[in-house]
Amino acid sequence: MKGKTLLAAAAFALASATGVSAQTLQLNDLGYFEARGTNVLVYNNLYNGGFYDEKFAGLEIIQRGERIATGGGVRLMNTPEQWDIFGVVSPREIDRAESSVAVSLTYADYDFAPRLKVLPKDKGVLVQIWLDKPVPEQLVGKAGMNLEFFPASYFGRNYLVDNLARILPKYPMHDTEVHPVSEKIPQYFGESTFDDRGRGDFLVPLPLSTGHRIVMAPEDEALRVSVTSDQEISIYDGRHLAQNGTFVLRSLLPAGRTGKVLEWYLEPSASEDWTRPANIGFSQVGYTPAQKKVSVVELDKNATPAATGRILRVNPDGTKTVVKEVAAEVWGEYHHRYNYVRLDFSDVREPGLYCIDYQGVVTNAFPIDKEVYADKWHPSMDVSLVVNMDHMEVNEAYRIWHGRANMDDALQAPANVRLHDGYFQGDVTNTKYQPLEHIPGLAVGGWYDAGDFDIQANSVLNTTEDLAYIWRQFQPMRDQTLIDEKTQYADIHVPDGIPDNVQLILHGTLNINAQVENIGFVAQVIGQPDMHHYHHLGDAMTLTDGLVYDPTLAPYEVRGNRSGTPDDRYVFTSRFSAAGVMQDIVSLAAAYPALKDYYPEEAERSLRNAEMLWNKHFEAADPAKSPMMGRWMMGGGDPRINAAIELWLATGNQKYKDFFLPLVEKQLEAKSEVRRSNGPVQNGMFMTEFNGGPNLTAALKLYPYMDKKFQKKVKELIPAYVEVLTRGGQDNPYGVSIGGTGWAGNASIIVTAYNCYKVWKLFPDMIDPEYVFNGLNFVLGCHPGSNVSFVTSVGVNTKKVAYGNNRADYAVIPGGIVPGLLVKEDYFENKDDYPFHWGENECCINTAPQYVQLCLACDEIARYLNK
Ligand SMILES: [Ca+2]
Ligand SMILES: [Ca+2]
Ligand SMILES: [Ca+2]
Repeated sequence: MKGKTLLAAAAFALASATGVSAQTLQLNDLGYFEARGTNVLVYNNLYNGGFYDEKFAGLEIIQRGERIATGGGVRLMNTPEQWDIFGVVSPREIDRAESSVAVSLTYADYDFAPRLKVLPKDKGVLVQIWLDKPVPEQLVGKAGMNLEFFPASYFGRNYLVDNLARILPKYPMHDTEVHPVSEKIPQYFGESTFDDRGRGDFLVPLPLSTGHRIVMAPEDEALRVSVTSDQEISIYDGRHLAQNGTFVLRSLLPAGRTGKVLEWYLEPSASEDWTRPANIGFSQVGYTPAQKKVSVVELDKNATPAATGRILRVNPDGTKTVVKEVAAEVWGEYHHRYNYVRLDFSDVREPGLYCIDYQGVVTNAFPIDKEVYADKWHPSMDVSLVVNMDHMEVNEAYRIWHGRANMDDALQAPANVRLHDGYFQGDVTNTKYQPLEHIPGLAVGGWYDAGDFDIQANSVLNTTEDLAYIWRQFQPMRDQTLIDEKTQYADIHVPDGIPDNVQLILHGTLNINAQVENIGFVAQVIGQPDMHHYHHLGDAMTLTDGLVYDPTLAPYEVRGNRSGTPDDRYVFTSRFSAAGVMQDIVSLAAAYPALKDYYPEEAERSLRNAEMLWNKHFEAADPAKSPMMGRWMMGGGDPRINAAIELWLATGNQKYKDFFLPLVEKQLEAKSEVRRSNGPVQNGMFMTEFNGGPNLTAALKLYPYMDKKFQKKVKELIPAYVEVLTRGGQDNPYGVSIGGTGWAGNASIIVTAYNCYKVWKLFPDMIDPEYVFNGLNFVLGCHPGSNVSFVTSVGVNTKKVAYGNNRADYAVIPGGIVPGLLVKEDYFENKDDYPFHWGENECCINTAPQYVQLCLACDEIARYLNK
């Protein structure tokens, strides 16, 4: 032993002396293996919980700046799905002396805790599995070392298995088997993603190839990864089971052995001279002449920043003219991985087409023009908010996006059922309905909340509310959509004489009123009854048979308008709270002024229901008596304040003002209090407003209607409020608060920028309107990772894929806003070839009106500045 240690020490000394290590990959300060152009991470990223396997945990490979492999570890199936179980990960053990990282992965139900250890060797790493006890009998032939590769990264590439050459398929085209379900390792909560029509089967993908050495994309230096082992390695295609599946390399653990039972030599592709090209961030919609224009450039840490960049104007004949040489302002390192410089070209104001040229990279062209913000909200209002309408047939020119869906809505959820989006029905229903009883009247209005097909309370309420605020603030008269609620038909790009903003508000109140009248309140969710329906991809109309479920009929039997197939959605009603009902009131009352000229009956109905709910639940909604939910959980205030304000604005009734005024005045007197939401909140809603400063949400809304004394008090608080709104951007070169480890932060950035507009609108001398532009610029391309626009179909270089309900087609629904950049370890990611990361790419419907508001605000400011 001693001799070996000495030898190793001598080798280390030699390596140090010559500056060359025996191994290519070095264990760095963040505890992952690093070489130029490649990184191997070992559980630096963990399963978040909540949504199970998000394909962002385990042994992972980042190569040439892109995360190409994930999910490395001991798994129990060939191609794990989202809901398949994974081992509980121990804290990482980092041994600096031998440069190793190890974790144990415990499957407590099987008394199985394999240990995964990774250490550098030659140009790669050894991946070892160690066992104290042999693989349990139940898991023999199931437990294996897996490593997953993102298919879209490898489209158009090949692989070698031993000496055989194969194409990595663009589309799953290999073979599967069905096995009896008794052999299946149960998923979390016993879920089943597979509709076996009662046959008792489950699906097992078979290997594409098997050998002792598999090389992924040997022809492409950026993607090449080689795995070699004494044991057999197979490659599988998980997309046979699930569209978000991956290519999986897998070796089964041998039976009856302990100690080191498996070893892979994994060799990624390093490159001594690789430098990531500069990522030049800028707004992909361009700039209005009078605004600030600051490009933020993200640079490889091995790159020496150039002293200057150039702004090029593109001439009609295609030639480019240098209009400005810009000194690069070095900002420095942010978040460990990259360095940043800023290029300020604000004084380029001449309308025209421009590019930015820095460090050998020339960007795509973009306009400088007075009108850049005028139409950038159209796809959200015209398409995203229309295509996501539930209970409608949605047409666009020759295409039907989906038929009239969920016309069988909905059944009272039975007790103690959980839904796959974080919802649970407890043992109290809070309604007059029996479990599985059809609740009438619900097949109207509402939106799919995001990439699935449920109606969530937060989504339908907040979307309606924000659409109402758009009308209050901007009254956009745009009419480019035919929306016929009688025949439940919408036609995109077809004017029908009524402003679309108003019709969208109507689409929200129709659903909210139906829920209030038939259930008593807006249910937390109207969602699919089982996993097979929940993961539906395709036309929403094919999700259910449209016929009301009748338990006296056999499955698939149809009689009249009833069917024995239990596909109707469930109404989850157990999390009722009087405090939550206050949000129902806000949305209905806020909608009233917008609806009253166009749809007077629906306007009256909305106000009637809002006042009914107030009278019925006011007492119980006292925060001292009612559990806090939804927005108020984040804001921490009395949920009745906003309800009373909206009722007062809608009715002028003094009793509402008498209620809210002392409470709002008390908010203005309150000492600032730090309230911070750290985790992802449902659908990317983050608490951003009262982060240790005054809460002026209510006060700013009321400001125009209040007396001088009230206005003076609010004005005094504005500097502290502005400080809170702008503080989050001070730690990075982009000037916005970049958040999001589980769900990315675009929604929060949009809301914060719009709050800056609200201040500017009332106190134009007290805030720099550039803060409003800055949030939008970030979302539209001036951000880390890439410079793609995070709003689908908006901007020159815009998202190619998103997690809408057409994600299986690697497509987008135009006008959706993706969550954006996940921040993991030292890495920012928003994949633009793999649409299936919800935290990066799922377009939540309630972000659409927030984005529309911000665009309209920017357009207003642009017109003011350009005057
Ligand atoms: Ca959902
Ligand atoms: Ca219209
Ligand atoms: Ca049905």
